[in-house]
Amino acid sequence: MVGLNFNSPPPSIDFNHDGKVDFQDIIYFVDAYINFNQHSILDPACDLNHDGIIDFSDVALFVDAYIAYAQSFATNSGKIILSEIPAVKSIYATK
Ligand SMILES: [Ca+2]
Ligand SMILES: [Ca+2]
Repeated sequence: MVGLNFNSPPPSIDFNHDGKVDFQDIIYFVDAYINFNQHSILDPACDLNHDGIIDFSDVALFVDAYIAYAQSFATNSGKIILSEIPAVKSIYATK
């Protein structure tokens, strides 16, 4: 299992460097995961624990980082307003 270290910031998952984490970054990560597991092509940006492979440990880190990012949109009461999270906003926008 992946150990959570709350003292270190979550790994950067803004893979396309546009200043936000949204559906584009999720697609980027999934592409990298598939490329590695089917074609052995390693995208170091997506090897979040720097062990030379992209596997479920990196998926877990990605999800952790995404949740940490989502929580940065939480209100003062700790509630997360889903529609304010960019990834969710972009899904609404395509409808
Ligand atoms: Ca991004
Ligand atoms: Ca890895």
